[in-house]
Amino acid sequence: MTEIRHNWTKEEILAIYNTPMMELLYQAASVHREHHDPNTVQVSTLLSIKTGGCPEDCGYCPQAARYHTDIEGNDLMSVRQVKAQALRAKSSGSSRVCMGAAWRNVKDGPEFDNVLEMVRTINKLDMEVCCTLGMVTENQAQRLAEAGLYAYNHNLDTSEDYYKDVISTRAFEDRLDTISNVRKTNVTVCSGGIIGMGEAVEDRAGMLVALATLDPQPESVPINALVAVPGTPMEDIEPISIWEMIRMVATTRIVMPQTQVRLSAGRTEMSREGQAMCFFAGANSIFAGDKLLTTPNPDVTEDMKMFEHLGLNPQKPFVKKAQPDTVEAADSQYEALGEKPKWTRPEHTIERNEAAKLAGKNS
Ligand code: SAM
Ligand code: DTB
Ligand code: SF4
Repeated sequence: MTEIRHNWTKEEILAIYNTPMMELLYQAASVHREHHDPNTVQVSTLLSIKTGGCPEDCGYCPQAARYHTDIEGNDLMSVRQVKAQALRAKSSGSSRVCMGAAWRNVKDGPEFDNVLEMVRTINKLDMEVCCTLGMVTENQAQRLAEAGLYAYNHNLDTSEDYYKDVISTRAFEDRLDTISNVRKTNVTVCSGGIIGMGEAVEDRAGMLVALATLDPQPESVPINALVAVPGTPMEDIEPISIWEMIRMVATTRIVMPQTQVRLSAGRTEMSREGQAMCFFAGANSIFAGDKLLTTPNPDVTEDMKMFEHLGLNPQKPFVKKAQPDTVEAADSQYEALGEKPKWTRPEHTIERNEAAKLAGKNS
């Protein structure tokens, strides 16, 4: 059995990434088979519970209020709406619902209380519940755990070096702190990133070093290809080739053998054959449903056809870790602390972010 190493270096990871393709595929597929059933793929459905109007400046994101994108913003959904969507996701074969909110960080109060109720509701439907709500404190992570949260998604997005060219409203360190807050609870960690944002191959390796040297490693790692949305600072970046995605997936699989590697944003641009190579290279999870958060995703029926052609089966919920219990709000051990954590604001200037912010004003 391949050992789990937490001392990977950037040079080692780069060497894996640059291995000749046939050798890389063979190595990744071998590691994959040692740790996972290669014919099972975990299926998650994304649900944007609060869309747009975000105060952050993430250069890839259509939901940042400062950029001039066409998305339709929405306030926080109701628990009833969320339950209805979760039931739909369940009936279409998803084992997990991932609720995303366009927030910088979680704030204690009625909205967070509603999110906790959403978590309770979905856990009671016997589905894995994931949230991605921005930065969280340990107390907030504990309250999510108590409600029955299975996973928390908070991406590193890229290497620490390149991060400074992408986001100026919070630091890489804040991301690591949020992950470490989640790690103190029973909730599993989902953290990955985006390729195709103009970063160097060294940055991809740098991001994987940061993830693989976490101990324990994240239980799931989403690998997104940038969806270049008009109005965002990255609107004109050329799409990556499928070979880069395959290399990234294979490298992730080799350095994090036990992790679920999720083939995330960008699948609408990939052929079935390209996706099949990603599964061969060790991807064993996808986002299903015709929408990601705000951008399109392949049709569920198309995905199911692809699964049929490839003989893939959707993973049942809670096979990797037992279903958490749900504690009702009235029985909670944790009270809201109303903390005002000192998340940072580096606020250095990122030229393309500034240009995208100003662009709409001139048109
Ligand atoms: N606001 C929260 C946060 O930033 O943590 C949660 C939602 S945010 C949209 C979740 C993740 O989606 C980001 O960290 C990023 O990796 C991914 N994402 C956002 N826009 C994307 C895009 N245009 N292409 C690919 N991935 C994207
Ligand atoms: C992740 O890594 N990718 C998902 C999920 N975690 C939250 C989000 C992708 C968003 C793509 C752009 C959009 O649809 O807005
Ligand atoms: Fe806001 Fe998250 Fe988008 Fe950044 S990635 S702008 S924090 S919604």
